[in-house]
Amino acid sequence: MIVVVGKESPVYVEAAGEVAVRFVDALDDASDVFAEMEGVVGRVPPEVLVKAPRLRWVHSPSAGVDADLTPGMLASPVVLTSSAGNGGISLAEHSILLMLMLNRDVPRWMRAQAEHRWDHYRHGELAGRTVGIYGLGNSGLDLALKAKAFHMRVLGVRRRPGQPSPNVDELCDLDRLLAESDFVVVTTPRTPSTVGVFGRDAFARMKPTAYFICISRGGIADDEALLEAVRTRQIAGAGLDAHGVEPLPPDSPFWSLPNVVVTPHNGATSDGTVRRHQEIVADNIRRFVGGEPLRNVVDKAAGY
Ligand code: OXD
Repeated sequence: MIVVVGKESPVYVEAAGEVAVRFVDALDDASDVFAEMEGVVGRVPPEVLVKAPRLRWVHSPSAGVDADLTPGMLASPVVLTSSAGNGGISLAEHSILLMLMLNRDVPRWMRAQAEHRWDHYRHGELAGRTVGIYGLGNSGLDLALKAKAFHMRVLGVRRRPGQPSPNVDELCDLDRLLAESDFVVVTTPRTPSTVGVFGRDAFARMKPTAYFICISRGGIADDEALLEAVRTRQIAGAGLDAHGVEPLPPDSPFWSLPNVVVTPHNGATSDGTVRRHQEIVADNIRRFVGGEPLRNVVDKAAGY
């Protein structure tokens, strides 16, 4: 049996063929099937993991699996898969949006519009600027493609440099990315090796005219260090869709800084992301039932 946390979907039932699919609002409601379930589409809390002796496969509801990788999941032989790739296009669009907003100071136009004030000023262009993409997964590579259409120079840092990196002008190390980029865009998953990478030292090595953008996960940047860097104008500003604490607390200083654009982890909340998630899940159900290799198998040690 496969248990799906979420709305009923005939596509999943069809993909499972003869194998039963049970849809539940929350896994806690399905305690009667813990003993039988072999696959789960949804997040499995550690206390359920130990009550499911036949469980062999869990598909995370997300692209980033940091919340799924509990100590229980890390220790378990259960195969974890993700929906990585579902939000790449949307997140790359969001990165372009944040770069344009910061580069043209769109918050300034919005303030002027609210006051019916004609505020006409000289602003920048993305053309000729350098974007440094930290992480060349689905969203990073799609951003590289889009950035080239904006006539930008693209630098990239990737964990496995041997892999193809189309539209990236040069792969480099973090030091060079920080020193040369006009926009540093973080697209990596949150893993033990990315947490805290952007601390005081990293912001000190960025150009004072550069912007920091994060569209993947909070915690990769140290929020205190980032706050200090944008407040003191050590860097020009930031565009943040992912935050160390989510929801961002109402009293967070990030909300009211004029050189920061905050969006509420909303960059990939598009119909396209949902559609691609459903396609990946249906494909993985079909593969699981047919005994074929699953898509997007997570390397638990690497964290993605
Ligand atoms: C995800 C996200 O990981 O939306 O799916 O951040």
